[in-house]
Amino acid sequence: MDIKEIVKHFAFEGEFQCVAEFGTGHINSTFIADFKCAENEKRYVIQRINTSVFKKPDELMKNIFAVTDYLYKEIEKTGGDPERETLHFIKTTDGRNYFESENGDCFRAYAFVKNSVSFDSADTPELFEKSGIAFGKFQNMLGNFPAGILFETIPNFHNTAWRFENEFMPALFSSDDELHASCREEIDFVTSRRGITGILYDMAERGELPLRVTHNDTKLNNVLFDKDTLDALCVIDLDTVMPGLALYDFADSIRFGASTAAEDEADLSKVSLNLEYFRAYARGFLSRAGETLTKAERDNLAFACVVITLECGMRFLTDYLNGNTYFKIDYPTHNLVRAKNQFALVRDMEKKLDEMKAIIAEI
Ligand code: ADP
Ligand code: GN1
Ligand code: MG
Repeated sequence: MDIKEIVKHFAFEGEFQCVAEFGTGHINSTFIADFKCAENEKRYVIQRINTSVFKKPDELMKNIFAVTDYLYKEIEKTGGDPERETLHFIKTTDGRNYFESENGDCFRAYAFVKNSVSFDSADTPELFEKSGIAFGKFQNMLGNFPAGILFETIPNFHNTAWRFENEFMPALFSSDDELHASCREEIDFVTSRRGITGILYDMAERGELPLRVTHNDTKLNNVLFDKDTLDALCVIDLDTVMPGLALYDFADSIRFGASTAAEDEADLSKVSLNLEYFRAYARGFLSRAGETLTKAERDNLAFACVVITLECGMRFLTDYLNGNTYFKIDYPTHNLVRAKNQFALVRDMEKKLDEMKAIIAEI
């Protein structure tokens, strides 16, 4: 694939200057392309959609166009700056939502949000709190979005029990003893927690937790901040916006951003839950989404962090057992390291669960 050739298929403004790979996401590949116009410069983001993960790019892009159009109007209504507070997709030269190359690779493009930056970790609790505000606001803005028009881009995405039965167990049965020996402790860690994998999903099935339009991948690096003020500007990475549980959006942010270490830190003595960061995020998220949450949702925010972190670790372990076909890796045991890391975080969350609950109750 020659990315310079791909650039030609989008209705970008100006004269092409250069294009380079960018970002640290685990699924899609991201590129930044610079263009020169008569009076200014334009920067665009191009992404190759991972079509082995997102099997129906057409439905995916329909979702994203619908969500960003809706957000644009909501932001305008509330006096915000829609040019910087939501993503703007650029159509192809023949007016399509995305470009499909001859060999079946799919690409999409959007305007680079000016003077923005994203972070893989938060240097201060204040910055992390701002990401909580952004995701809380995001959920609130989509409160009246017609959820029925959304396609499920990845079925059972946060159905932890389903992933246990239909992904983790099959991966275990189809992998060999040698591989098992390298992760025996981690396999036992997951199997001993099978009982908690279905609790939240079952509550939702029984109508005790409401389905909302949620983001479902609320990592800190999926928020853009203003480079100068460090205020949160825009929620990005909208591939998994689908009906889901508010709890999972809260929990996935905590999993990633309130850990004292990076998601792939191999030294497990460095991995724990930072309660100050937990408090800061909860304050931010609840300041925007709190009023709409039901009591059952509020009561389960802390527990959801355990479930979602377990789920993520189980997904990394599953991918390791499957020969690393889903998440991008930098070295052969990368997914195993990530799994161990997530399980260390689960252990610490289990210990701190009462404190986490007390913080939520206080807020
Ligand atoms: P992935 O699915 O790989 O995580 P993202 O959509 O999150 O892809 O994009 C990867 C990174 O690219 C982001 O973390 C951010 O730094 C940057 N980025 C993406 N979209 C924009 C944008 N519109 N403006 C500025 N930076 C962006
Ligand atoms: C993936 O694409 P990215 O890096 O934002 C994954 C998330 C995981 C996350 C773990 C579509 O997110 O579900 O929580 O990695 N996205 C998808 O870091 O599977
Ligand atoms: Mg991302």
